[in-house]
Amino acid sequence: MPTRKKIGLIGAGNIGGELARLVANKELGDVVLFDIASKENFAKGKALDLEQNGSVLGYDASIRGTSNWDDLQGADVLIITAGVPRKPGQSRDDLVATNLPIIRDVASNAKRVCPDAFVIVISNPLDAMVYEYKRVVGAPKEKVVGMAGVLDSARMQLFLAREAGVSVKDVRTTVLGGHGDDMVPVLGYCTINGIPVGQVIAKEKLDAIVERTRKGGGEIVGLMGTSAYYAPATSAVAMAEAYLLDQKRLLPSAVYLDGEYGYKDIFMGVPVVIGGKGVEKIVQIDLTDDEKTMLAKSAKSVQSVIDVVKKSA
Ligand code: A3D
Repeated sequence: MPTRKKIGLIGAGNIGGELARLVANKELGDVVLFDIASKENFAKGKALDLEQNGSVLGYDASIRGTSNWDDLQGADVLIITAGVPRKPGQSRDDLVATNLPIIRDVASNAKRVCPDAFVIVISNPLDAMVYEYKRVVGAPKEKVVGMAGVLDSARMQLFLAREAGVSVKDVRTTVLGGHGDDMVPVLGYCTINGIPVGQVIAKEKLDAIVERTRKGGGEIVGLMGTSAYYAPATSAVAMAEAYLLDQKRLLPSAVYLDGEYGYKDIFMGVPVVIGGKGVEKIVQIDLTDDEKTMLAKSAKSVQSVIDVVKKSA
């Protein structure tokens, strides 16, 4: 007898709500929308609103708000947004002191109730938070990923599509490295239906797009006063869907590196295949010397935050 998948969304804030809407609308499974005790009614209210939304849109997913970890028992997928987002002027790394105890709390509870879940972390600073989640749970590296590369690549796709005057559907991009302003958009692998972008867009325009991509999150924080949430949620749901439907999609994701690209014991964004077993393959692409240098700089930034996390373990 087939059963519906259980998707736990940890954090019922801006991204959490949008995640619930997308997961339900795509009928990926039933949703448990979790938040802390003081926000339990908020989570319950949001869940009820979204469940009623199904009567109009025609989905049957159950959506429940809770602050009780036991309701996450046996969850198939967890998407974690617990924590605080950036305010204007803050870097993602500025969030580490606040979000570290939160990710530890989430990880120790998840370890108890759903240790086998496929986990997608979104909380910032992303690479350090997903590192700490894996460390606390002791989960296999195939089952824990961070969402950043899909979003960063999507931002770059939009900027390139607008500049070239083509549909976003025809633009593919690859952004590697840590989810910070040192991220590495790899222009050699950015194409418009197979045509390298360098043949269509002038170099100075491409340089400006690379810079705008790197600062893409901050641009939105500056405008809204808080982090983006629609595109981050859609990006994480693409990753969850790849796992739940065994789609074997090649998506840039923050994964645990154990020698790949020359890095060890670090989470960083690289192209991976996500399917029913989780991270099924880490794809190693050739990089130019410049790109390798940029990746090393990005890795150094990520490592410095991971070192802060490790010191306080
Ligand atoms: P927000 O709307 O504030 O929601 C976060 C929720 O987490 C709040 O409802 C909190 O009550 C809840 N929370 C706090 N502590 C806990 C806990 N211990 N257990 C469960 N829930 C808890 O923020 P948001 O949804 O806009 O952003 C969430 C996180 O995602 C932030 O850290 C952002 O910086 C991050 N973010 C990452 C990206 C990436 O691309 C990686 C993009 C955008 C935002």
